[in-house]
Formats: sequence, structure tokens, C-alpha cells
Amino acid sequence: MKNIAILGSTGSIGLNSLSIIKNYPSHFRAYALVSNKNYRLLFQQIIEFRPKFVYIHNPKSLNKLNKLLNTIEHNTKILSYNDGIDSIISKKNIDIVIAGIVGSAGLRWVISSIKYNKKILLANKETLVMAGPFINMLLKKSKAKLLPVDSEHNSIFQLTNKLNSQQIKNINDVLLTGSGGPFRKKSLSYIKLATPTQAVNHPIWKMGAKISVDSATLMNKCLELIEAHNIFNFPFEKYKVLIQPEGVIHGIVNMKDGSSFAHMYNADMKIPISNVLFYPNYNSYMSSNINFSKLKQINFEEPRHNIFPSIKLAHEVLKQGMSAQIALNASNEIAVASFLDKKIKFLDIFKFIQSSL
Ligand code: NAP
Ligand code: MN3
Repeated sequence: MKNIAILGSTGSIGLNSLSIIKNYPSHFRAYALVSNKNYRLLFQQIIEFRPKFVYIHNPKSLNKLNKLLNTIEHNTKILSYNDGIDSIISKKNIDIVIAGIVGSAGLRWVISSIKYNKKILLANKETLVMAGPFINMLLKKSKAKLLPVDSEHNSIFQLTNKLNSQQIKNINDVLLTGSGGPFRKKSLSYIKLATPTQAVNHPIWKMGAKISVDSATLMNKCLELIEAHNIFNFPFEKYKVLIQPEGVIHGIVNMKDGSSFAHMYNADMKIPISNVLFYPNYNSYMSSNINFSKLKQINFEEPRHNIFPSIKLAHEVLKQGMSAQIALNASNEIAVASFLDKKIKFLDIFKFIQSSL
């Protein structure tokens, strides 16, 4: 039995994780839940999963959660900002941490999880964009293990795990695929006027608002290039981005002998999450395969670099170094929040990032 801490339990990654845990009660137990504002959903999760510990970040939500908890009998200890992050992560019984908080708020939780030698399932890519080299340095000194949840990185992880050292040396390049987001086919004049509702309406994945906007700007692929660079040991030039609108191929490894390995499944985050949850054991999660005859075709195209400068930005900041990566991540996060608040227009996100850099 493995005890799990789910960081961001009320979010998209958190809900997918809980739905796996629920189906494997003899393997996994939701031991600690962490969230920010959504006290109503957290309350439901406390009733359903009976965690030992809960941390809620937002003070107003903490008050409201406590009021709800006064109406039931429970044995959950409620922690908050004043108790600190270590107070939860340091618990000896926690075996696995699912890092599913969105944005830079996730960084300190990952640092704490490394400090306490946890197995970390990393969805929070911003951590590696802000602090990749620092995180890798901490990992070297710790017994913690960091495993990728992000679908592209999880696919590359699974593919390269199946290759021997001779084959690894003979990799030509690694393709990070992306669906292209909701504006893949839209005209520049449409994109200029795009609303938050249109931007978060992702054609393939159902995800949180921030990553959905990142998918629409292709900044998600920018962040993922930097993420990949910090997880795997290939030179940066080896990573390429390719748009694959059906969202069935999640990673491709091209070999020097002309062959390619592609990792495929129906877009469902429970597949990569369960892969690393069970790792190093075989993934016992059951799901249906792609129905290839129904799918009929798989298309590929290059990103529209003239409209979306995101991929170029990844190359730029990696050349410039850590301060540029921190500035890129922070300015993107603020710009996306401002766009969602209707304070700036969609394409202003790029202007904001570029001027910050
Ligand atoms: P989401 O649905 O917006 O969920 C974010 C979660 O983080 C919520 O539970 C939120 O709590 C919590 N949170 C936010 N700020 C917090 C803070 N300061 N302290 C504690 N908890 C906090 O986001 P998501 O789509 O699950 O994405 C999470 C991360 O995974 C992102 O980094 C994203 O890039 C990455 N990722 C997601 C997917 C996906 O399929 N969703 C795929 C690949 C990678 P409240 O809801 O209570 O406010
Ligand atoms: Mn991804």
C-alpha cells in the first residue's frame, strides 16, 4: 500500500489521479490532499477519501472549509499556510507526491518533496522552467525520484526506457507532439479578438484554465521544450515540436537508422499518471486502445511560427540562461492571468513576455 499526497487535488491532474486511486484501493491511499480555493470540492474529497492531512492555501477558503467540517465527524487534520509546506511533505508515511499544482506556486512543494526523498510524479512543468538546473542539483543529493506526468515527457520516458544504451546513442531527434490548440486553423484577425472562453476550449484535452491558454498560445510547447531539456540528457537541438491535431501520438523518437518509435494512446491523462504511479512495476490501469479504423488518419503539420513565437522563445531563453527562463515563466503566468481577467488581449501575452525578457 502506497500513501499518496495529491498536490492540487481539486484540479484536473488531481481529479484524474484520485479517480485512479479510487479504483486501486489495495494499492494506493489518498493520504494528504492540497488545494488553494475550492473548499467545496475539497470538503467532498475529505468525505470520500478520508485523508489523514489536508492543506488549503487560501485563508478565506480555510475558514469556509472549517465551517463545513464542523458539521461532520472526521479524523482529518487541517493544515494551512502558517503550518508550512514541510509540515505535510515531511510525513514519513507519504511515499508518493503528485505535483499537480499549477504555476510557480508548485515549486516550493517540489523542493520540499526532494528534501524528504519522495517519489515525485511531476505535472507542474513550471517548476522545471523556473528552476530546472537547481532541481536537478537537489535531486542528485537526494534519494527522491522525479518522474514525468506530462504526456509528451512521459511518452519519451517510456520509449527511452525500452531502448538499450547503444540505441540511446543512436537517437537522431525527439519529437514533442501537440494538438495545436483551439486556434490551430483560425485566422490572425480571429486570434487577435479571441476571448478567454474561446482560448480555454481545448479541442482534445480537458485541463485547467492556465495550461489551456498555454496550449492556445503554444507557450505550452515552449514550456515543454525547456521541461524536456531538464528531464532528459539530449542536447537541446535534438528536441523538435510537431503538431498532430488528432492528439493520439504523444511522443516520437527518431533513430539514426531511419526508423521511428511513436507512443500512442487516446488522450487521457490517467494513462501517463498511472504509468508513473505504478512505476517501476507494470501499469495495472486498464483503458481502451485507439480504434485505428475509426480514426482513419493521423495528420502532421508545422506550428505557425509567424503567429505564435513560442517555440522561438524557448530557444532564445535556453541560450540566455536561467534568469531568462524565470522571466519567461513569470511573465507568461501573469500575462495569462491578465488575459483570463480580460485585462489584456490574447496576442498581448507575447508582447508582455517579450518586453519582460
Ligand atoms: P488546474 O485544473 O487549474 O488545477 C490546479 C490545482 O492547483 C488546483 O487544485 C488548485 O487549487 C491548486 N493550486 C493552485 N495554486 C495553489 C497554491 N498556491 N497552493 C496550493 N494549491 C494550489 O490545473 P491542471 O490542469 O490540473 O494543471 C496542473 C499542472 O499540471 C500545471 O502545471 C499544468 O501545466 C500541468 N499539466 C496538466 C495537464 C492536464 O491534463 N491538466 C497535462 C500536463 C501537465 P483550487 O482549485 O482549490 O484553487
Ligand atoms: Mn503536455
